[in-house]
Amino acid sequence: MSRRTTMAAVAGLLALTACGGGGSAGAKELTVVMWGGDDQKKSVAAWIEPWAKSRGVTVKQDSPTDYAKFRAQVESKKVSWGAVEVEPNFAVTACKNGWAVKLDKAKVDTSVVKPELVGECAVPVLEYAFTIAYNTKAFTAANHPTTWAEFFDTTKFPGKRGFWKYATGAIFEAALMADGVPADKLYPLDIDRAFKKLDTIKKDIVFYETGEQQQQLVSSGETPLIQAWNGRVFAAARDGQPVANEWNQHFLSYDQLVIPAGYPRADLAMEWLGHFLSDTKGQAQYANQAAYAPVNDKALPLVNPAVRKELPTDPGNAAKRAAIIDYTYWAANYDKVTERFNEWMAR
Ligand code: ABU
Repeated sequence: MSRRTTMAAVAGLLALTACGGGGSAGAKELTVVMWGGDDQKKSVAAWIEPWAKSRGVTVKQDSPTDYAKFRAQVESKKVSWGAVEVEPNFAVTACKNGWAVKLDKAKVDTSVVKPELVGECAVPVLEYAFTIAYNTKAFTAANHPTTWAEFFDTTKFPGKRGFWKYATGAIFEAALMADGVPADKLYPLDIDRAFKKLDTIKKDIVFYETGEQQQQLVSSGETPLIQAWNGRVFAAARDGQPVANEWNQHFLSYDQLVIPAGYPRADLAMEWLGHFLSDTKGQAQYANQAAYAPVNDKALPLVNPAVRKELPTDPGNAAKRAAIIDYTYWAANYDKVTERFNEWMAR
């Protein structure tokens, strides 16, 4: 289940311990952990700060999410992370292993969001898409890859391709579709077949680690094609960068929030989770800036109509969807596929 090196986890843990580790249960502070960069600033400003101000809570932050660090904190009982944005497969694994706190339904009303997005230990925080993103100086709106088969076609569309360096980044789903697997037959993933397809473009792949790197690679043109998180591309385009999302054959995904077991202020974190789900104003404010879909549908009318068209849940975009990422599959297969993927990347 390692997501960064063990060394990094240990170093982080030592640093946290040195500066007070889990802190005291009495202090009114909450540490939130997300995927970092400008997107995290928008999240904290929209979702957390108004609530924190009204409750007299000091918000602390760390980034990016790191599953090895999460687990190391829980197992060492030095937990300083309070609410962590994670992928749903990790939420399932963390809940099953006792690394995350079960939701307190007295404090968290999950009836305001889609039931399929809620876990025993997790609430949904946003819906997003893995899109084909392209640099608009390298490719035009009329002539860029619109399918994963074209994304893998380096003769027709020359240049480097960017993928997230984690197995759950939809790289295997994209490779299988590029190889002709119908979208409704993707799961369980044929990983051998996916690797064979990935071998065909391996020399043209650039792996990125963070959302910010993703934006830099495609904006600079260094990697003119990238499998991207739609909101990071939206934000870069809004900042004047020459980038665009292609919605055809996108994969729908979502992130969740969990509370690491042993966090001294778990009650406060749980209170915020409950507040967040009903906070339509905060969710809309974030959606307007990030173009990720709010999880409470009542927030949608508060989103600017032009931005609503950029959300993965917009009916026009949804009609172009290839598939929804199957996190039940990923919860069961993440470790063994990750091991193979890491070996393949290192070869
Ligand atoms: N997990 C990707 C969506 C959120 C982000 O852009 O950081």
